Amino acid sequence: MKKRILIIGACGQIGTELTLKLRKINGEKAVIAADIRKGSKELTKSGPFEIVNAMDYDSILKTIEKYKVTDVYLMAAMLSATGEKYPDKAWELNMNSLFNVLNLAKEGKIKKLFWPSSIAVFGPTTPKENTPQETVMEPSTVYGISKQAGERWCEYYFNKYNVDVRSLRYPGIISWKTNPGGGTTDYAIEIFHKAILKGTYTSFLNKNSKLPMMYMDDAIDATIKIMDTAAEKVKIRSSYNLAAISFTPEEIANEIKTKIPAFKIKYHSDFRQAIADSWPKSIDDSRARSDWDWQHKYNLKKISQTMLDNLILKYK
Ligand code: AKB
Repeated sequence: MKKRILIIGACGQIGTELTLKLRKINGEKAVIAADIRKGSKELTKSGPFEIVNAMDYDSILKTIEKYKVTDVYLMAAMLSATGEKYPDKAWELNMNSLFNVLNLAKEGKIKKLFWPSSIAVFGPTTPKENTPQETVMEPSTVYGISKQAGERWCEYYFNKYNVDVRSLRYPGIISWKTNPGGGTTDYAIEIFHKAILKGTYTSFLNKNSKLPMMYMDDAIDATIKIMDTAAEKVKIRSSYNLAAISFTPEEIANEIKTKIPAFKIKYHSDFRQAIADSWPKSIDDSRARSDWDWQHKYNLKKISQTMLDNLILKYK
């Protein structure tokens, strides 16, 4: 059967770039972008686009049948910071959307499923440095609780119903094309926009808040790689730890200063500080590296250079 891909939440930060990359690899017609509202022209004009509500089983099923979809990437979610403002809505969206696609896979309507988890599954009692794959997990945000519960359900559907679901615990993802929406790691993107537009940035995390981060291209590579890996090599069916680099607001500011010497950073932490404090500082992703040969390519210098180059062009 020919591979046909549906991306739910295609207009979001990761969904946009994942759709464009998968269209490059598989052909435009084979990748259906879907979201609750229309996204950028680049996305809607480069291949099929459907309005789909991730919480509505029938609307997903209709699209799957219309395009004979085989693989689904569920990228719709409410992230950590927004989730704390709307806890009921975050739980409803994050869990209902997951059950919809898990059940579609269980019913044999699709063959393979990707669902992103996050470093938010970890909490204040988790070891902070080199956080292992299997460890104490007591998440303190609604987003983290939904991701941890989701991981358990993915493994359950794999064990009980043979559902081919694959998942990664994303760190903060840095990109320039589409803005992120409501995460705690968003500062690491805002800082580049403000450095170019204003020459100054007030960070909502304090200067020593070290968090695991990754450039978008690495995250997309990892996502496509785990989906292309032979099923027997995907040994973890909850979610894999995934890592690239870790840095603090002060470190990223210093890196930006090497290109924009007049750049100034101030610190004024808000409610997101407590979320950041509850997360790991660095992640042990050796299982991803050994099971399916994961390797990252972007360090802080390369991320900073790529962000500045692209945003300077964008704002020209
Ligand atoms: C967030 O900050 O909520 C997300 C994440 C780490 O999952 N970027």
